[in-house]
Amino acid sequence: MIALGTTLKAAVSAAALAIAATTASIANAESWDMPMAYSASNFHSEMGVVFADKVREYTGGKIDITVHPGGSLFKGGEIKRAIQTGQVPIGERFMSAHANEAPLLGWDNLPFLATSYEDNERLWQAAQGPVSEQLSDLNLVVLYTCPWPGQGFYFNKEVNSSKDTQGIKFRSYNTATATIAEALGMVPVQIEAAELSQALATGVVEAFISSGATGYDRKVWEHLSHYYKVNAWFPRNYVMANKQVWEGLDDDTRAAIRKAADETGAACAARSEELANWYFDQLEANGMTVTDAGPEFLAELQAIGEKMTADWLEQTGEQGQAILDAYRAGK
Ligand code: PCA
Repeated sequence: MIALGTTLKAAVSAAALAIAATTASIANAESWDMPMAYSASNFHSEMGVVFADKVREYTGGKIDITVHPGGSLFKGGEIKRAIQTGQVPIGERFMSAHANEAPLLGWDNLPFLATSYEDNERLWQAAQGPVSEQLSDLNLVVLYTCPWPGQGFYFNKEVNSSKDTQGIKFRSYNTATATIAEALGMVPVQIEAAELSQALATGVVEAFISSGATGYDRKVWEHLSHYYKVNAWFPRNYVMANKQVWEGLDDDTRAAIRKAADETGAACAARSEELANWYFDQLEANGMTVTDAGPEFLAELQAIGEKMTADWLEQTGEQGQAILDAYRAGK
């Protein structure tokens, strides 16, 4: 009886200690605000919440991330700077939007280089090292990246070639899409996805390139009638941390966040692929015509793409070439 009593006592005090430890670690929990640019119901944002839950779990409650989707905390165009300058410790950004500042970041919008999820993943494996170094120079640490579905064109009429695109006001989301617009005789206007519905409603733009996801999220069937599938590229969003914040964490916490990031990145890519055709079905169900781009239009896009790839290699030199070589060697 006495032995049992002692054991029981020990067990009770061990439990009490464990509770005290948990309470202490929760009291010391760091709260991180995580701005994201796309709507709350978009899969990237949903995966941001999954990531936050995993981080909370794997760090034993030490890091408590609150996701702010839809550009509600910082607009898309402001998120990278907010993380770089430490206004927030973590956030998500559509990285090729910054290829004007660092051309290497445009690795994922080279037309027709990687036109499937599988190839896009292999291209990321080839690009990851140099791109992470580039971001480190910008005071950023990449945690995970996640591809959008393939990119195609939205118009308010049938389009078979550049004869049909002259003078169209075209929403671009980075330098590459502005270049394509100009090559097709259109007038690019850079607009974040969060402002796209309004820009279409007010006639600021009347066409754009994107995935089925953004057309669905922004209900663009209210303004546009045609979607042309091209799968020209699969651009990625990145979840990143401020470098000083990251380096200030202890090893266990960093490993726990890395585990959460690796799992979430893989789950997010799988979700993107799973949803790609579903988005097209939704566009069709809402009255849009969804078809493959016609041969003449496609041939023009391919010629534009070749020139863009050559220009990118000129801008990025050996680093860009090394990414393409590594990618092609693995093919
Ligand atoms: N949607 C985002 C980026 C790529 C995509 O499919 C957008 O249009 O802003």
